[in-house]
Amino acid sequence: MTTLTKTYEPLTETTAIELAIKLHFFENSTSINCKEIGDGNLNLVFHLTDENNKGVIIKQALPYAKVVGESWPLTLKRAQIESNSLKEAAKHVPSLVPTVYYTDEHLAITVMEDLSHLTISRKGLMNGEDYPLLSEHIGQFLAKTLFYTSDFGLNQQKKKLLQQQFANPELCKITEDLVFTDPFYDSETNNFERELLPVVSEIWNDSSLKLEVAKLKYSFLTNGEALLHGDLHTGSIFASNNETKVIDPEFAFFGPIGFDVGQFFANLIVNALSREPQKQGVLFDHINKTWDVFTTEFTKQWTLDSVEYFTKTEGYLSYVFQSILEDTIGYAGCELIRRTIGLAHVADLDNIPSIETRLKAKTKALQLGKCFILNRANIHSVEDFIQVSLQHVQQ
Ligand code: SR1
Ligand code: MG
Repeated sequence: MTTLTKTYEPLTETTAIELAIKLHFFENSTSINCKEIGDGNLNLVFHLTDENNKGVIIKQALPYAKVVGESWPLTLKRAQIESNSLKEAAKHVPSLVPTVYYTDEHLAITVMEDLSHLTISRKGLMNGEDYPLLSEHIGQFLAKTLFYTSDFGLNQQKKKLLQQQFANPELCKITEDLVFTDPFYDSETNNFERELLPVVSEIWNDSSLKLEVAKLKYSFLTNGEALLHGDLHTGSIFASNNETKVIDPEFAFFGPIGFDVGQFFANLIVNALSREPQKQGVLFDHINKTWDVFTTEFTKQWTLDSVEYFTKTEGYLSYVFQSILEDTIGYAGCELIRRTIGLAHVADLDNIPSIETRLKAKTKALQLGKCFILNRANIHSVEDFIQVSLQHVQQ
């Protein structure tokens, strides 16, 4: 198939329609409606529909980070990483990712399935939705995508080749800075209410906390266990009461399994922090169920599909789960802190209307984040993780 041009230029609603026609997604331009709906930090997203309500999404990477502006240049290669990651995930969990119809490396474009019948789960959860199947689906997503790209489920030579395709240095650098480094010192990128300065200063001056964050960052940098989504927060998940689709894996790379799990858990916790106490339980039920489904499925795959000789060795699987849980807790702690005081916030906390309630929720997020990072080696089950979370959230 050909495209409009091989020279990169950002699409407009008009050129997005022209492109869709050229690619034969629609017959003619008169009846096509197109709207730029991107509300994330980085990309343009066009939603196109025709008079029969047939729809398609065209996502285009911008050569800079939209959240900051043109002063922060960003590689266009991330569009290719994203579509390759969606295609890899589709091999293992086809019903949990959008179908990719077309990609163009030069234009940094991915054309994919229209998911407009679903809602971004962060928005839905903020509106009080519970999404009863969210944890079943995300548990499956995590178990399958992570196991089958790890040295347990993928031929170890093939894994090394796949790893080359997903070297993603520029996007990893964003995470290294925004999740692991900047929130832990007085960086210009940080952004928080001045009332939080006393608790933030405690974080900046806590050398035992910094040592633990250094270890977590080092593991993120070096421990290429499996192909991660890399940005698995609730804004990267579309949901309804019976469907779930994981989107936006432009941060995909080979890293520690607990990073994906921890980001998801932390984002459920920030939502719990924004709710009244009697409506928080569902978020912790989701954490419990996600871990249960993840470990149950991972165990099945370990038993049936392992390519690693030592997976039959007694005690090995429980060692692996314990180490994933410890990482999960540490990374959840870093995510809680960075979403509260770093560059990229979450609406769950920022949209709490009363300043007093908001500051209280954010202080809890920071204290809980610290607690997770410092105590992760002493929390031995998901039940204990939830117990510790509840002690902070409901205090
Ligand atoms: C400059 S990008 C800021 C954040 O948005 C993405 O979704 C990632 O979470 C990143 O850290
Ligand atoms: Mg994103």
